[in-house]
Parts: sequence; structure tokens; C-alpha cells
Amino acid sequence: MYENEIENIASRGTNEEIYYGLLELTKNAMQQRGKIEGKKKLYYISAEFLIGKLLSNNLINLGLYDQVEDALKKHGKSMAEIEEIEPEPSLGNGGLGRLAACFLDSIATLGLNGDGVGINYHLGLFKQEFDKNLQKEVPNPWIKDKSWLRRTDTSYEVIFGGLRVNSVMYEIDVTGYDNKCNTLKLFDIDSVDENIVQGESIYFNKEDIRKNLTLFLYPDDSDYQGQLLRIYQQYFMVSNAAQLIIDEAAAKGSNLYDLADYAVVQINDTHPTMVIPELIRLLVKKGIDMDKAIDIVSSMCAYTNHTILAEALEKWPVWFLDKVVPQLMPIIKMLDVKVKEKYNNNPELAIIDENQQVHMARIDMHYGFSVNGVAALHTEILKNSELKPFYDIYPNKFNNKTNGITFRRWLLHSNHELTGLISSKIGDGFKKDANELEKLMQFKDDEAVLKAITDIKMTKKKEFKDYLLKKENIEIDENSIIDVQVKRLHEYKRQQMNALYIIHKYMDIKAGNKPARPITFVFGAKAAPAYTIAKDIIHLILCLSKVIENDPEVSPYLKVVMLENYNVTYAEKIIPAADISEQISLASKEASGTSNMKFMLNGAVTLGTEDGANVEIHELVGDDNIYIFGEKSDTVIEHYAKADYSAEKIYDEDPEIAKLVDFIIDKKMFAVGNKKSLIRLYMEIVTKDWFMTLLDIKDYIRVKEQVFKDYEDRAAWSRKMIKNIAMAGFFSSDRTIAQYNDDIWHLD
Ligand code: Z2T
Repeated sequence: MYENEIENIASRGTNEEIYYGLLELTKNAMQQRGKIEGKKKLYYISAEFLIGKLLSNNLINLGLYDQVEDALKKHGKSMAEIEEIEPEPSLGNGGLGRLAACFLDSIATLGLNGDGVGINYHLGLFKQEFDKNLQKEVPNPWIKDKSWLRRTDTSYEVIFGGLRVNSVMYEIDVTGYDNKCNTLKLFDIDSVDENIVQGESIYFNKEDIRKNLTLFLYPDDSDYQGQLLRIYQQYFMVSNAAQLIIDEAAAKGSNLYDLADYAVVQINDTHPTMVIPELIRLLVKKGIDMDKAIDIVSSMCAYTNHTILAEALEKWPVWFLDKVVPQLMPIIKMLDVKVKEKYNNNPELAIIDENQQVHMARIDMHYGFSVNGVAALHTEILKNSELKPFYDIYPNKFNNKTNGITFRRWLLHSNHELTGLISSKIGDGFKKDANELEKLMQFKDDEAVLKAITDIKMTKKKEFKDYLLKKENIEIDENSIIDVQVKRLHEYKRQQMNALYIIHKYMDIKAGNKPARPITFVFGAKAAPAYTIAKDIIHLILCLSKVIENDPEVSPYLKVVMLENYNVTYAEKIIPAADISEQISLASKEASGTSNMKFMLNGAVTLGTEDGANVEIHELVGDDNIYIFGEKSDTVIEHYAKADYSAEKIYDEDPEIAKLVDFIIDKKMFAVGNKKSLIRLYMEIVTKDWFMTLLDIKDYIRVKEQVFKDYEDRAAWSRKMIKNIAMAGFFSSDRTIAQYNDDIWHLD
């Protein structure tokens, strides 16, 4: 199929012409596939869908990729250069948004009837630029005249306090691997005006909701800023979702009393929580009795928690909600009264607390039927500490769904070479059943296979080197060890601890201890614009990079690279090239992590704490194929409970540690950096260090030195690589989604 069209497109003159030709062809091919159908439908409501570029992935899922690649080759072109034309939609912050995108791929691949529902942010998340070793945020327009978006005639009225808007629904088709299509539905309003954003900055008038409603995605990851506009966005999203759900069910014959037979809603973190009172409101408006409406809605809404960090739990002041969503407040107040009556005014369980704050997660837990965490350890912490009062009253609602990633994007697309090798050894079955990867263990002592795996790693390192040189004019050594930490910048993820290791290594080399082989430290991270310390950490890394580059004694051995504007596209290039995967969050703080899974699948070895899904990776690969260090989550939780951790004490008592921290404010650093920022960060680490970097730094250095030593036994290292690849099957999002469906959604 499509041979002539593909040949015709491939023969066009410019990459641009070829890209837009392929875009149209792919969109048509997806329409031809038809829709996944079924009585009951899942609505995965999420403020973020970090979908990445779509051309290659859609072609892979349609089974057209090889044909296109061959046709391009005949005309002296490659898919890689065509893809450069495609803008990356930046509709997510990090893991939560990317997870939603992986889930859409797996839902369609498993043939489940499920759509995503979200917002069509015109400028997405900000784009990151570096200027004087500091992060600068600029707008990132991504919507072009021709794109994956399809405007539909579906429109709903959304009523805020003192404002009515009419939405427009856009759709992006989501094709399953060798399956039919679902859709991602993104709501928008026509009156939004990109011109209210002034020039290169991301600042704009927060008052004019008609013009700004769907302009930007809030830039907080595992953190939140309680701002009015965010409530407008959330209510806009869920009011559209609720109206859509009711319309679609009614069209299929629902009398609304049986709505739960037609719809199940997955609430992705607390951002879409208002869908619960909104659905109740709409059902009551249609004549259903209030208590009945509550029962119906409670039997169709399920909530996923993505973090235990208290600062990320959404709490909206009652007066905010009164102003923005006056229609919902009576319902929320009534839901709160019912809880207070039932549970004796227990303040821990109240939806509205004594400070007149509405706790969004509590609405989900009382009025949903399922509460899940995203990795085994995370769910245990929710049950035993963070959400314990709720687990005590609703033990049966709690369940774990360890996250996963789609192997179509994170193996088949991003690593053709490894995919080819695996297919040649164990056949194509793993593409549909990821557990088949374990068959690779037959080759654990096969020297030819092990060599092929290390050769592929070298190929991907060279490819990355070329990409980086072209994109950022930075040159790295493909023979160096590539050690990578790419994820949002947050103190709990401890990029600053990685930086302290680099300081240690720098000093060690100055003292005459040269490493066996050069090391390249790669970082990629955006910081929320208002998160000062996170931006200081970016500054620290950029300054270290300069200091090392300027030092001829050290630069032959060490290089520090901070990728500019790390995004999905960048991830697809750096992850296959990585030797070491840094997963060094303070134990208990990273709910799951998902890049850890992507690195493992591509043959990188994890250096990490017993946190999130690292725990499960450790169990799967065994002690010899992962490097674990640091205090365990129980100990950390105890330190917080007793408030007995003191960074100052460690600093005062351990001169080796003090020496590392002091380097942050060394003359050499001041020579390239900003004193104010460096001193602020130094003070933060010495006097606060809320995420206990100094607690784990020594063990981290010890184990990391061991990693670099072990790397030199290339044969032994290649056995670690094959074990990681072979055991990665568990982390396919196909497995995760099958579990969501079996335990929560029950779609046929
Ligand atoms: C986010 O990406 C995550 C948690 C959040 O809590 C918010 C955002 Cl935007 C509100 C991440 C977690 O930090 C990470 O551990 C997890 O793997 C990911 O969600 C997907 O579950």
C-alpha cells in the first residue's frame, strides 16, 4: 500500500516538501485504519501530554516506516533529516506528561477504547536558552498551519464566574502498533491571542482570560504555584471533558443512570479533579437526584498520585474557587459536609480545611473508586505514611501500577540498531510481548552478541556526538564514558550531588590521579522559572563546565555538557548513547521515574538510590547489574520525622565534604559565574540541604568510582548491558496498561 504516493513524496525537492507530504499521507493512513470501538470508553484526562514528534512513531505503528526510509534513501535522504522539520509539541513538563503519551500508545496498541483529554496550549512549556550561564525562558510556539491537529465541530460552552467561553475541540489521531486508532482530544478557544506575550519573554497579562486561557502550560514539575489562571485552565479542561463524556454516552444509548457502563475516567494527578463535581453538577442538571449522581460519578472516577512531595499537593483557597467556578462550589461544599458528617469532623480527612483551603486529592480519594501510586515503593509510602488516614478508611481503593514506557518510541524508533540485533537473535515477538526480551539471556556468554551490543553503543555515541556538534557546537569524545542525568531540575533529584562528584573528580585529577579513560557528564534539565535554587543549580553546572574546559590539566579527562532545552527529541538521541544512567533522588522522593526504564532498555547501567522504580529494576537485574548507594527510604523518612538531619553538622565535622562544597564559592567559579547565585546555593546546601545531599555524597562517590573502574572490564560490562536489556520487558507500558485495564477500567 501507498507505494506510489511514498515514492512520489520522496522524490520532492526540499525536506520541507517531503515532511509535509508524509504528514498528509500518514494522517490519511491513520484515518483509513478506523477507530477502536466499544461500549465503554476510558477518558484519560491530563493537563499534560508530552507526545514528542509523531511522524516516525506513527509510521512505525502503521507498518510503513521501512518503506518510507527505503524510498528516502533512494533519493539520497534520511528520515533523520526529514524529522528535523517537525516541531516538537511541548505540552508537558516531564515524567507525568510523557507517561500520558506512552499510555495513549499502549492503550491503542492493546486495542482498548480510550481517548486522552487535555488542553491545546499554544505556546506549550517555555523553551530554555542559556545566557551568561543562566537559564532564560522564551516562548515556544509549535502549532503550524499544517500539523497533526484536526479541528472538529465539537464545541461546548464553559461558564466561569462572570465569563462564558465556547470551546473548540481539536483531535490528534493515536494509532496503535499494528492496530486501529484512538484520539487525543485537546480543547482550545479561538479568542486566545499569542500577541499578548511580549517579545522574547514569557510574561503576559494574567487578567484577560479570553486571550490567555490556553496560551501556556504551567512550568511546575512535582511542585505547584496556586494561581488563578491555573483554575481557569483546569475547569475549562474538565468541563469540556464532562460534557463530552455525557454526550458520547448518550449517543450510544446511555440513560445516564448507567453512565458508568459507558465511561471510566482516569484522573492524572489532581489537576483534573474538578471533573468529579462537574459531572455531578451536570447529572443533577439533567434531573438525577444528588445522592444518585454522587454514586454514579464515584463509580467511574479513578485517581493516580504521582508524588509524595507535600509542596505538590494542590490546595485551592475557597475564595479562588468561588470566583472562578461558582457553579461548582456548592457541590464541593456539600461533598465536604458529607465527609465531615461521616468521619466525625476528622481534620485529616476534610476536603475543606480550617483555613478554607480545598484539598483536591481528598476529593479524589473520597469520591473515586481507585487510588494508585506509580511504583511499588511509592504506593507503600502512600499507604503507610502520606495518605495513611485514607488507606485506613478505604483500604480496597488503594492499588499499585508501576509505570512503563512505550517500546515503540524508546527502542524501535530511537534505537534501530539495537532493535535489529534483537530481532535477528530472538525474532520479532518482543515487539508485541516485551517479556520475550528475556530470551536474550541465552546469549549472555555469546561473545559475538556481546560485542555487537557494545558496537551498537559506540555507534549511538558517535551519532550523538555528531548531533551535539551540529546542534550546539559542542564536541565530545565518543571513547569517553558517557554518564547522563536528564530530568527536570529539582533539589530532590539531586543534580547538585552529581555536581559535587564532578568537583571531587576535578580535585582528584588536579592531585595527579588521572582516570583510566575520559568521562563526559551530560545533564539536561529545565528549572521552573520561579524556582530560584533550581536555577542556581543549572548555573553551578554551567560554571563547572567552563572551569573544567579552561583547565588544560583536567579538560583532557573531564567534560561537562548541559544540553540546552532538553526535550523528548533530545531524550531520543542521548538515552541510546548513555553508558551510565544517573537515578540519584533522595530515597522516598521520586515516585517512580521513567527515564530509568528508557536507559535500561537501551543498555545503560543504573547508578541509583533505592527509590521509585529503581527498586524494581534492582530486583529484576540483581546486585551485579546495577549500582545502588545511599540511605534507604525508611531511614530518610525517619530523619524527617525526627527532624534530626543537619547538613551544617556534616559540613563542620567532615573536612573532605566541606572542601567539595567550598568549591562552589571558589575564586575559579566566581571568575566565570554569578557570585550571588553561587553563594546562595552554597548557603542553601550548608545550612538547609532539605534533600540530604551531604548525607549520601560519600557513598555516592565511593560507588561511582567503582562504576568507572568496572567499566574498564569491557567484557563484564557488556554482560551487565545485556542483562539490563533482557530484563526491561516488565517496564513496557503495555504491561502497565493491561494492569490498569484488568484492575481499574475493565474495558472489553
Ligand atoms: C511529574 O512529572 C511527576 C510528578 C508530579 O507530581 C508532577 C509532575 Cl509534572 C505532581 C512525575 C514524578 O516525579 C515521577 O517520579 C514519575 O515517574 C512521573 O511523574 C510519572 O508518574
